[in-house]
Formats: sequence, C-alpha cells, structure tokens
Amino acid sequence: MDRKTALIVFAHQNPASFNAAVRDAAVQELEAQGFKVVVSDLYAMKFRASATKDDIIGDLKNPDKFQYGEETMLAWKDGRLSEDIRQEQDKVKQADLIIFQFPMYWFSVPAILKGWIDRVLTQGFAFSLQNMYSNGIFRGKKAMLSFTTGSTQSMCSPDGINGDINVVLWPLQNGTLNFCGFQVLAPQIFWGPGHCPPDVRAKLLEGWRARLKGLLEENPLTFPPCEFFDLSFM
Ligand code: FMN
Repeated sequence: MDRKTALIVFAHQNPASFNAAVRDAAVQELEAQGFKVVVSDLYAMKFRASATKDDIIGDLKNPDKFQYGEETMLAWKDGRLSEDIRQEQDKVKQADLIIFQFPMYWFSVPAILKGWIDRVLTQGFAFSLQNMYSNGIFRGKKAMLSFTTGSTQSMCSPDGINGDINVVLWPLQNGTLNFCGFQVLAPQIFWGPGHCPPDVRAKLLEGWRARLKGLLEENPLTFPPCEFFDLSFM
C-alpha cells in the first residue's frame, strides 16, 4: 500500500505553546500510523504573508494594471511562481491530508496563515472556474482546521456573545477548503487552553490523539454539491 502523506501547516510563534504540543501530538500519531508527515512551520520559515508582484518571476503580463490573481495564474502555468510558493504547492500536491494548526486570531487565522492561503492556493493550481466546490481540484484530499481559542465554548454557541462558531468557520471551511474541493473534516477546537490547568490541557491532548487514530475513517462535513446551483452564467 502507498504511504500516505500529511502536511501540517503550523502558525504559532512559540515552540513551547499549546499549539506546538498539539502539532507534535499529530506528528507522532500520524507517523505511528505510517504517514509521512511534513510540517510547514510558517513563523520559523518567516513565510511572507503579503501577496505582491514579488511572487512572480520574470515579466508581468500587464505591469501597468497589475492583477495578482491573473498574474499568479499565468506564472503558475509557466512555472514562474516564487520558490517559496512552489515549495508549498509541492507539499500540497503530495499531501493526502492537510491539518491547519493555529490559534484563532480575530475570528480567523493569523495573518501569516492567511498569507499562505492567499499565496499558495493560486488559480489553476487550487481552483479554476470549472473546478471548484464539489468539482474542486483537491477532491481526493482531506483537510481540517485544528485551533485554539481564548473564548470558551459557550461564548461561541449560537446564543453566546461571539455567536455560532460554525458561522465563524464558514469562510475557511466552505469558502477556502470546500471551494478547492477538499473533503473537510470536522474542526478540532481547543477551547481556551490558556485558562486550563495542566491536567486539563493534558486531557485535551489525549482526546486529540484518540481522534487522530480514527481520523481518516471520519465522514467529512457535507456541503451542497454544484448541481444544486445554476452556474449557466459562467
Ligand atoms: N481568541 C478567540 O477566542 N477569538 C478571537 O477572535 C481571538 N483573536 C485573537 C487575536 C489576537 C491578535 C491574539 C493575540 C489572540 C486572539 N485570541 C482570540 C486568543 C488566542 O486564540 C489564544 O490566546 C490562543 O488560541 C491560545 O493558544 P496558545 O496558548 O497556543 O497561544
């Protein structure tokens, strides 16, 4: 049987953080299952967050009216994306499973991870107008969000002060992962580990390890298929 590959895209500054402990648990559990595990440690790599002309090698098609999406799509076709983007795209290509590991920042991902999404998931490579959502390019791959919060679970419930966490996660889970065709596994949410005593944090990690053992057997989240929508205008 082919060896499966997992990519962990990790966005935390501190190697001693709870997020790092969560990442390490995933590396150990997945390796124990025979996975090859690759980690992109974005802060350690000093991964550039901003999407600029520097992402394209060589001449721009339209330098006077620069359009990042159009130019990166052409550069992807010609193999002219910057080396850091190409390396991450290679990792995505190899991966059967991608875990995004991060602390929630402002109801979203830290800027460095948003930069990874903006710069790595270029048109052509990650989606096209013909290949999106249930026809998406990464249909054969699984992806999931694993993150920590400062909030409690009750604050992120439908009647909590922050509102329903599923609404918060819709842009990432549907607008990014499902859009690119990934089978999206349920998020792994660590509620307020900073407020938990060490024994509770240890239990949270134990629960994560237990989930990882059966992760690939889990049914992904469901989203409405493309056939439900009128796309004839495209
Ligand atoms: N916690 C939330 O629950 N919701 C937020 O929107 C949120 N935004 C944050 C924005 C910034 C810039 C920072 C620094 C923290 C924010 N937090 C938020 C708290 C972090 O999510 C929390 O400190 C982190 O998940 C704890 O994990 P760690 O101990 O591994 O750092």
